[in-house]
Amino acid sequence: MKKTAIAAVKGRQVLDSRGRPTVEADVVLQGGAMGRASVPSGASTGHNEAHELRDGIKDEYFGRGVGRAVTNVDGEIAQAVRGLEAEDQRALDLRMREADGTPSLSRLGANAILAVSLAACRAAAEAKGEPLYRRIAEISGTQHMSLPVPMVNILSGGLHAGRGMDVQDFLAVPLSADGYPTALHMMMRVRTAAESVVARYGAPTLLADEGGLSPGCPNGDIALDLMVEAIEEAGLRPGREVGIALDIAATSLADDKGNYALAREGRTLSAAQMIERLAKWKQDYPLLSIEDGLHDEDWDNWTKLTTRLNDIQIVGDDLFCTNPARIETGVARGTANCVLIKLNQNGTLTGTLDAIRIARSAGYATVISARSGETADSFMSDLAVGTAGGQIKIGSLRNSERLTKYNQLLRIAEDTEISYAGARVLAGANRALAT
Ligand code: 2PG
Ligand code: MG
Repeated sequence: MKKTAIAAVKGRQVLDSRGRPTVEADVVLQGGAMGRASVPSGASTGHNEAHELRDGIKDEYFGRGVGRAVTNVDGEIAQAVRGLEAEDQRALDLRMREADGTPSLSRLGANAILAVSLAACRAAAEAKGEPLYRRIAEISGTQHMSLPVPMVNILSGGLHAGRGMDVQDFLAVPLSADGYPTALHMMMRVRTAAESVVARYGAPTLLADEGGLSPGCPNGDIALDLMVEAIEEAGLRPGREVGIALDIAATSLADDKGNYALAREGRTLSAAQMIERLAKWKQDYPLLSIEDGLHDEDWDNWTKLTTRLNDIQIVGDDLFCTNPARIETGVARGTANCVLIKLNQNGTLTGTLDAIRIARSAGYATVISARSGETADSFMSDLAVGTAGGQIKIGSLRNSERLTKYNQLLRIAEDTEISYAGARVLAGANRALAT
């Protein structure tokens, strides 16, 4: 048997950054190389995500235990993949998909399957003595790797901050940086300035789930004003050196009539009013990117939103769920111009690479994204480089589960063959940046 054939697979339950159980897997190859990976978990989830298998036993971690998923890793999944070539990622992922037998990986659990998929990729890289990002570039056929533009969470609301604000994420985007380390430094200046700005505003500077601040502003305009103030206080020019991105996470705001309940603001908006609201924010603020402005089944209004605001980046997260078929639907309907990519929405590395390929070949931008519940695994940083993903969204510049990913990119930046993607990769950027 070849040295890179899978010899053993082992799963375990570990805790994520919210203290909730998640799956970690070890994959050992015949020649002794080992790969380990753990999977994240979202709070504002789309309806079409791959299935996260949880035990539902009330007395154990409030029903969130992943004992069954771990048992599946050690049992059925190990049995299915043992002896397979770790270098053939597609065959490996396909075997696990077939063993599961459901479209959303609900029987064995996408959390179980993804942990093994990523651990096997790491083991293969280890066996070949190459960095993970190069291994990913090989699998995905990426010719020119690049370091991504970091889209950094500054203020949080929605389900990441006890609904203290209606909008989930207010992010800063470096526009003038000529390299990743400079971009990171600029973002750190904004994040630090935001702390004084929020303190002056009179709100606590405690951290939300992704390490951002949650000043609890009664409406989005006030939060956007604080963003502009933070950028200026950092000594940077809003719209020239640093832009603003939003993740509305509108699926979490939608009521059963398809309207959007802004509880903090005390108002409910129709889809048309939401589009007007976003258009107004674009006019009033240096807004370059809007994610999930509408809920994840409102395809018709999504297309209207895209047409209305097509000179900036319109990102589909819950809308696409890193699902190749949904991305194809979106492309056919002219919906969004950028796809958020989350490994655990898809459930395998191969499926995620397919999603990226489909998005890119349709001319859509991509953002590789973390989840609000994370682990210390930095696989996504290598994924962003190895696929030339263009942009990355990790959360704020606080907390080790976020910093380990930003820091992995600093290590990769030492590789002089890899250039920085730069802000022009944002969809609509050529028009937005020119103004
Ligand atoms: C999102 C993510 C990350 P969650 O909505 O983009 O911010 O959140 O992991 O809770 O889905
Ligand atoms: Mg989102």
